[in-house]
Amino acid sequence: MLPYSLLYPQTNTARRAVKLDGMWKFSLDPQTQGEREGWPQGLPTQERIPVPASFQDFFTDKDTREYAGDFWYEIKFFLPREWAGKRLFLRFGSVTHRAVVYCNGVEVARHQGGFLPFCADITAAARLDQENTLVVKANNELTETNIPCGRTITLKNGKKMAKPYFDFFNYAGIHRSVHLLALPQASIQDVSLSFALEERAAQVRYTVDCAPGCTVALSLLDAQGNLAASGEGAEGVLTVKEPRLWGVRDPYLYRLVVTLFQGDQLADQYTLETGIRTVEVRGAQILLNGKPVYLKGFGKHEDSDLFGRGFNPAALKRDFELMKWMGANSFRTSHYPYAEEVYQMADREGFLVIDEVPAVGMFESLMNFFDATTGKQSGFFGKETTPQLLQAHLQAVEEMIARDKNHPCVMAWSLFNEPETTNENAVPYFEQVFARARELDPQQRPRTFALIGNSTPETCKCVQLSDFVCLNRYYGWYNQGGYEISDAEENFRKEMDGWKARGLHRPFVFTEYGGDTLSSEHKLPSVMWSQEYQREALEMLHRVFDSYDFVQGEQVWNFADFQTGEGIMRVNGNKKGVFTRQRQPKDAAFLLKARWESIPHTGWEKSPRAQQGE
Ligand code: GCB
Repeated sequence: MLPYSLLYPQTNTARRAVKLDGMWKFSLDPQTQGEREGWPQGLPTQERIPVPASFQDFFTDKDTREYAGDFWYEIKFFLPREWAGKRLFLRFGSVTHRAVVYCNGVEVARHQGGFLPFCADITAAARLDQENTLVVKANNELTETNIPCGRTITLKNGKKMAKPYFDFFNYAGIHRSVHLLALPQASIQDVSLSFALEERAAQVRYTVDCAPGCTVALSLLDAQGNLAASGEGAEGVLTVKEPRLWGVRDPYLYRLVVTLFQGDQLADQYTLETGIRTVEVRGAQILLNGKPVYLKGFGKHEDSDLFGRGFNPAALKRDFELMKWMGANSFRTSHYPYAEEVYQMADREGFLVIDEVPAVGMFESLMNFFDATTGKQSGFFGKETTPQLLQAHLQAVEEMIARDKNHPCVMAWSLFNEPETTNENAVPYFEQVFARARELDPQQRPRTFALIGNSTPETCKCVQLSDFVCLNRYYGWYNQGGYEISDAEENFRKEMDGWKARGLHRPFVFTEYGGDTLSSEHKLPSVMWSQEYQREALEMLHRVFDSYDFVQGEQVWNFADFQTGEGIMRVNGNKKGVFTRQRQPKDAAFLLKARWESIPHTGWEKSPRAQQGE
């Protein structure tokens, strides 16, 4: 059970939420002198940077961009005296990867994990009717005991450097909004919903976690604000007659207003946007509201010019417009839970989201995406430090599900990206993570993880835990790229035949496939890295997808080019984007658009012709 509520901030009759975003003081701390020098009271600098954003892409020197260690932020805020008697919190959407929070010099919170929210209770430390000082000490070092996994090395010149076991730049900072919250003494901590559909009605099962001794009233309002159902009590079922369901690319949202009373006094209120829908896996199909859905879309990143991994509402808007233009219906939040505003947008636009916990880099290699193709094995989960890693992983699963469980867009939990699964020691670790997700989710959504290339039908010891199977495959790129692509196709078909023979009888979704492509390169006949080759490789891969009826989705890697560390495998970043980092299309976008527009958002039955691979 989390020590604080993760409900998204809201201002209403009982609550106040004020954003503290803006220009914050900022200082690196390479000598780790902050505490000694009294920085928790305030920073001795005039440097300021924007919040939310990654700190790395503003400055012109490489030492700052590559910095690994502690770094500090400060902002002043004023607390109105009208808030006397309220419980006061600071809520951080995310601080990457760990944070210590000080209010007026007093430590008020510590959090590890860079992609999920946490709160600091400042009721005792804060001063009403005065200016207060908020200081955050953050740290971006990578370890094998936190997720995402990696190492931090020290160069001969004494400077530290991140060595991620993953393929995205180790951006860090206060990446999402910071809110100042004033909540009533008796408040709503959490709301959980689940749905059951009947012939002409829906049952909305709810539980409200709230202060003891209070009474709860609920009203469910339709999109016009008319009352669709109402109820009383902290637990119960609302019956909605003739409900409008939330559908893929056809969303419909209700608003659930939860009101808490102490006697006849209104104590607290919280309004949740929600969609009525069910998700389940039956046989080799993924069903939304009982109808099969074929996933079309992307693996993405939170990544854009200047902001880095910081929440960027302009990129959010553009990305959804592009995904709609493409005929997509889904995406995976590779490789970490995204900002809450992303899920709100997906709810409103009707996109399905595979929500991924930041468990990436669980394959000990600096180039795991490449090494996996060589059959390298690492026995990652058999280390002395594994129990500590598991704790961090379970904590992130808990925070992610607590935060995202009520979003209609969230159709599944992805509990790992490309872990090492060929060693027996992975099994107990996986079982605990999968069990925790099931226990915490009131909707019992499907659970899955993305399989790396060496997790094959013959070698993978964990795939049976997945409710549907997600494959990341790079045939035609890391495996037999270029003129060898015909062999790639043959090997790919062989692997798929192997999966069929393993008899898992469940849906398969490609959560990664594609190849690097420079938007500047054209060549006829094609060569790898040219736009022509990207199209050819996608055509080959799609041909294979269409040959197997248990393939129930394709999410190309990646939506857009994104920043990685420097190295011989990457040309200033990963260029597998269908769009450039500036969100303009490469040629492949038109190919995917034509294909996806020909596949309906729901109800697609793959044709028998395609199933036979003719
Ligand atoms: C993968 C990883 C992803 C990489 C991708 C690539 O398998 O999951 O993080 O970016 O391959 O492009 O190599």
